Amino acid sequence: MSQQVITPELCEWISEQSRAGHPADSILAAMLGSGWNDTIARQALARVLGPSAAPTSSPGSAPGTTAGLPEPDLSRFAPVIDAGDRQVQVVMALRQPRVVVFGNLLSDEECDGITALAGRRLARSETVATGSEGSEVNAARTSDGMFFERGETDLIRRIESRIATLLRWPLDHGEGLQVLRYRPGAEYQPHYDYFEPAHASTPGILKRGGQRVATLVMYLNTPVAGGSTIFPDIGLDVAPVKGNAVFFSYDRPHPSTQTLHGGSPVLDGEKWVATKWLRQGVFT
Ligand code: PD2
Ligand code: ZN
Repeated sequence: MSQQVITPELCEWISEQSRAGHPADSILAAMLGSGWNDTIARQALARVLGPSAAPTSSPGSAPGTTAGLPEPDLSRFAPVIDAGDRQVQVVMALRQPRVVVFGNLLSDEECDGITALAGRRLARSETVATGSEGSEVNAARTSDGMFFERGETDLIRRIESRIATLLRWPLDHGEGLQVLRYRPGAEYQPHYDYFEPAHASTPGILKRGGQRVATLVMYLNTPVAGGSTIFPDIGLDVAPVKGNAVFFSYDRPHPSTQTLHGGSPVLDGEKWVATKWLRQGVFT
């Protein structure tokens, strides 16, 4: 097959296979066997079955990893989700790619508490280097940042536990919270959050919990202007509003997930965010 397109007929066929009881892995295997491109086949499965039902890896996941993807319970599309100790609003949800905007995830006091703790420890942000020597300062990210240890304080623990309940993903599969502060003019140019398979540093990084499979960016304040989180592939801009958050998941480390995203320049005021990255397995 040359130009492959996800047609309504293909979607109907996938739907029929699923109704007949065939698991997503078997449907994928059948599609690959009849010449479908792996990326297109997975996109079609995710579109019809939803991102959490689609196969996460080919074939057989690594030992110690959790199947599926982090995913809030949107089955009844209730306007609020009980996240254990807080009622979290669902402001918007997109199925493909999976992007959900939450309201009221954090209280004002929690936001202020994190920024106060983090503010003392800010250093020029670092991102993953393309070599094998750890981190390096990256011009694509002009914010300042720091990492908390997982469970470092009571406040951090409470928020991490709320996130685990909300996204139905084990707490120990999460990295420590990262806090970023953007001053006017600072931005985070579009990127993917998964670890690039071709980078020399990636095999070492993957030993500590496997790939990242989802991101939750929590807004700790409301900038005066600018600073939206942008998703260029899908034309989505999420406004940074204190206490709100944007969640997105990606079932493979590939641009076909359409999870390219960035932080647009802050035009006035500061922007503070806390990011939680979720891994396939236990993050050590
Ligand atoms: O601050 C943001 O909006 C943003 C944008 C893109 C944060 C991240 N990525 C991140 O923390 O990965
Ligand atoms: Zn990011």
